[in-house]
Amino acid sequence: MSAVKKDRFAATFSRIKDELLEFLDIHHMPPDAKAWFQLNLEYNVPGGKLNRGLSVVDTVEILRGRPLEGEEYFEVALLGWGVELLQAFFLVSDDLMDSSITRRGQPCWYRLEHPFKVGTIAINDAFMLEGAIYFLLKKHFKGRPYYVDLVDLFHDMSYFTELGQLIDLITAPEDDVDLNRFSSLKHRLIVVYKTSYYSFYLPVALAMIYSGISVPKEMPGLAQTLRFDSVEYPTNLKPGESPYHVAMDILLPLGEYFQVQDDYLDCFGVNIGKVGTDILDNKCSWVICTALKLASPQQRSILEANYGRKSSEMELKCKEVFEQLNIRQVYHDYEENAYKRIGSMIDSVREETWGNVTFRGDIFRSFVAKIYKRQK
Ligand code: GPP
Ligand code: MG
Ligand code: MG
Ligand code: MG
Repeated sequence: MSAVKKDRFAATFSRIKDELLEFLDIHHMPPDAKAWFQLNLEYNVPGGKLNRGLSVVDTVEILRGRPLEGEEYFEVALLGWGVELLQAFFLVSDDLMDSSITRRGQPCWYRLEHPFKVGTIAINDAFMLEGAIYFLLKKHFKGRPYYVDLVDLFHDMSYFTELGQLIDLITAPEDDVDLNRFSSLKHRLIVVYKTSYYSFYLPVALAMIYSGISVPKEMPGLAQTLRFDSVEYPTNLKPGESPYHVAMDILLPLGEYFQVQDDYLDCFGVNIGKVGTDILDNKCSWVICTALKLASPQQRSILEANYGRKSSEMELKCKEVFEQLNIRQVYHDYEENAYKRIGSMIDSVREETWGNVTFRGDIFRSFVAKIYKRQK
């Protein structure tokens, strides 16, 4: 991905921030409140890879077959910042719930001591990051025919993510390790809900709504209940289904692959900008699910005794078993398979044109290019 594209997108953040802070001035908020919200925005929103936000811009450009300019670029970037604000809202909250230490190479927001001590005020800060999305949508899109579709989509994707986070958390109780809870199907259910919908489907669906691709009466995922309970990947598709259904069918497995990378890097990554906590946190991650399939009874009992305990020696014992089981190689094979499987789904996407926009497989190729073989 070109640095120029990222820089252009990143440069729009200052206007987004100014618009959000201006609202506090209008409401005569005291200077310390404004300084707090400003740091919340600066610390938590722009410092990541920005893939989700950029994807909205990339997708609109591919749909239109031309680069965006001026105010049109800004509007699409604003939708991208909506996804980045949603991500910031989730990450601030997730780090509290996961007792994480660092994020994007700096202390997690809730652990900040200077210039002020954040602590559990992070909960309110997370709510404000979420509120900022709807403030911006209202300011820029209220009155457009698709305004409600945008708002609805953000709401639906948030709710799905919260469902995913719920099962992530209750499958990982702090004081009750039971590896029988974990399975690859459980893992898929967790990751599709906690990651795929908001990280992959949301940016594309926003771009399609903005570009005027008509929204079906029943948006996918809400209309059909996808059943993540067999090795076969579920499908939304019926003949003649809308491009939103096609997009979801490709982007949910793509998001699953992305979260498998996240789980792998949590255990094996170096310099990923965060300290891995999945083993200590008793998480149903791809690494433990895969290890359990390969472990001998003896290796399993080592994992039973050491997984999910708040001790770095015990964490190391688990990692030793993972090395014996050659999980690194299993991961590399998984990655190649996922890449090919998703690539062939993309190859089978039929081009379809609505007025001046064309729905095509390239939309999804740009996503795959952003994440294939990623190291952080
Ligand atoms: C990633 O899980 C999932 C999220 C960040 C969604 C959180 C959802 C909420 C409703 C708060 P993770 O814990 O593996 O992410 P990371 O490794 O980045 O901490
Ligand atoms: Mg986490
Ligand atoms: Mg988490
Ligand atoms: Mg993780």
